[in-house]
Amino acid sequence: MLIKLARASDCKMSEVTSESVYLSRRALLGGSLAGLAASVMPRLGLAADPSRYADVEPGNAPGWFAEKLGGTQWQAMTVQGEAITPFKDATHYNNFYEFGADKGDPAQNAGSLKTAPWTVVVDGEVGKPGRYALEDFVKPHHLQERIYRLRCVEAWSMVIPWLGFPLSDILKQVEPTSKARYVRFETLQDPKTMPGMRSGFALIQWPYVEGLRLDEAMNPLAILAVGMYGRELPNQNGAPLRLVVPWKYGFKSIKSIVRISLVEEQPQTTWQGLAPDEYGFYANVNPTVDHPRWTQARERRLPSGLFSPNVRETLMFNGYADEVASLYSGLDLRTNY
Ligand SMILES: Nc1nc2c(c(=O)[nH]1)N[C@H]1C(S)=C(S)[C@@H](COP(=O)(O)O)O[C@H]1N2
Ligand SMILES: [Mo]
Repeated sequence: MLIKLARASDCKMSEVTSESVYLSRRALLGGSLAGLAASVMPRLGLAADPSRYADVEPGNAPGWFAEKLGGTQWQAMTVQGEAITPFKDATHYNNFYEFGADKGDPAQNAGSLKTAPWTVVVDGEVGKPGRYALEDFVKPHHLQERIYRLRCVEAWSMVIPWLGFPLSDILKQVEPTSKARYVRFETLQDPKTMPGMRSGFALIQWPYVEGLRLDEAMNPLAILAVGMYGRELPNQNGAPLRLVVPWKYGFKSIKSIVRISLVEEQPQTTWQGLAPDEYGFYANVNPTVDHPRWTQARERRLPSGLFSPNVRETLMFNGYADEVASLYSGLDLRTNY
């Protein structure tokens, strides 16, 4: 049997096709040959021991994290009958364009990210704006382990045990005003420590920005994560604070957050700004709405070998329809992709 979706290099969000981007890339590369070479380079996934929590590299957790860990509610949510992705794959096959456009770049380059001290600003349409040291930001909240599917728009997926707390906890605490309709998130912008911003995928307008409708952000599934696999977040996975929105394509789950703003208007998000025909604001996982360049009906569950691809059907809302479908009643998901 021939399985179409076998090659890791088939679906790449960085190969955007909007005309303006195409033109600027030509200018950037000074010709088409370099572009061709880059687009046909094969990319291989790594296979590793699939036993759960095996081979987790010890981190270097800050004191506040170690303290919080003791009170963790383990397996507050799990995925039945699906194996957790090995730590090695979850930490060596990443999208974090600030550190490069190849899947191995973040693991290689994100060591330069300085995660302490770390400040998170909460501003905009809130009664209680603030500027917090990360440990103070996290202090009032109990950690929960949430084992979630992560489905990248590029048609690969993983199952990752996150450690975090509901985004709604923070939002309630800062008291959104009646004008607040969306939440806007911003990643750190520091070209000194982020080599991908200096060279790499230079077409992105930094900082990386994502957003949610306020009611989406209040859904109990949306979390802010500070750890995974029982330890603090590795830098390449978005240390020290990232969003995880499991029913949406992975690009919504913005990494290394420094700012959370409650806003009136729908924020312009990074991928939507880059290629609006390919990446929408909603980005709900939806097997019935294809990406213009590939099907979204199936996904490669990592680890997935070149010769024995681990292909599975993509589920509506990534398997979380019971929890989130009601958010979208009356919304045309074909036009609001
Ligand atoms: N700041 C920032 N956040 C980001 C990205 C990025 O490039 N920069 N990539 C996104 C994409 S496309 C995916 S699939 C997930 C990947 O998360 P992981 O590497 O922890 O699996 O992070 C998302 N968050
Ligand atoms: Mo992604």
